[in-house]
Amino acid sequence: MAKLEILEFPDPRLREPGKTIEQVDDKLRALIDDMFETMYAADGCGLAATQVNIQKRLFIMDFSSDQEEPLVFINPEITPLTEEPSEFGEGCLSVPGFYENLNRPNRIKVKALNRDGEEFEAEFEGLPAVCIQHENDHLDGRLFVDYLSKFKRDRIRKKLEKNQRLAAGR
Ligand code: GNR
Ligand code: NI
Repeated sequence: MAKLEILEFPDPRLREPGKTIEQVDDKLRALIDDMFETMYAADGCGLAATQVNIQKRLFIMDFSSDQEEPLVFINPEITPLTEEPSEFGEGCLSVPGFYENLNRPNRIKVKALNRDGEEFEAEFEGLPAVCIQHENDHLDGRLFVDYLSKFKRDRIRKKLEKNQRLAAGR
């Protein structure tokens, strides 16, 4: 297992769309294991392959308190089940330190493949539903800051760029 580097906004690689996964094999499962190690180490409840510079349609989640409910979504397809907006704010490991409520649908249905390549369908509500929509956006190169005003997005970008310069010693 290996911990992977998480790309941060405004890294252009976060804008690349993921490709449909043709084969769920041991190599993909090794990547999934690395993604879980990375997500748990970063204290996140979701992680998309895009965030670790892999352009594939895959994300993982775990909403349990003790890393006991790992969920894998390969080639996910999402259908909103309500227009009622969620009340949950969201953050992103690629936009560290910023949180916003985006009014996403509070209930969704997802069809995807699991880590054995088997198709499943499930409904989610509340925070997990928000998280799934957030992760699915990553697979299309979208970030939650794209839903904010340009003013807010630019302010976040400048703060993160400054932090990134400081971290790199530039
Ligand atoms: O860890 C995460 N928490 C979270 C909380 C509310 C809505 C979405 C998320 S996703 C985020 C991890 C992440 O960046 N996934 O892409
Ligand atoms: Ni994110």
